[in-house]
Amino acid sequence: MKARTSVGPSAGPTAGPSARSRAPQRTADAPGRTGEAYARLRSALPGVLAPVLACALALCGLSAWVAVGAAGSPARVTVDNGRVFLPYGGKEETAAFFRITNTGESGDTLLSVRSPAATDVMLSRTVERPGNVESMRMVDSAAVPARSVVRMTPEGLDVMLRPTGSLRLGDRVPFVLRFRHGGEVTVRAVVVRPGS
Ligand SMILES: [Cu+2]
Repeated sequence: MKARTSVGPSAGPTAGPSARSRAPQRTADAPGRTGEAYARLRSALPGVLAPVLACALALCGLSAWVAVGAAGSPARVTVDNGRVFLPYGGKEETAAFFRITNTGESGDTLLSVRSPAATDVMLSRTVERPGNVESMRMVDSAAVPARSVVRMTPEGLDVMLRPTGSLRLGDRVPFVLRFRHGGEVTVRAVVVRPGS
């Protein structure tokens, strides 16, 4: 015993194969039991389980992928190109327009708009009704889908407001747009001639 253990390592390649071949023999019964158990398991499982397992593994991989942000990243909303129409025709009310860009892979929702320089700030949408009649109605919110640009226009979504002071061309009026996921975004809108 003593001689073998000391000779083994120094004998190198010649001792190697014999040592390796001995090892499996000593533990031959262990793999046998495992293989038997595996065979029993396989025969007991319905044939559909293998595809189901593969599918579950793929789903786990997918949800891990989503969790690290490779897909389904949160909404990333920016607001720019703000404009307010100079009130005209003796009206107190006017409209403001913004461009909302969502570069995220999840949708967001514009919930409200307010301004320290205006009252009655409301989201509204112009819709065309039968007979070429356009009508504007207030809306509670506006969707900002994933990877999209929402451009407010006088013909579509806009922000109605009643300025508290008189506006002049070129004034920059502060607004706060509140999004469900993106929170509050502060932006200024420049006063322009209606239609520009
Ligand atoms: Cu409107």
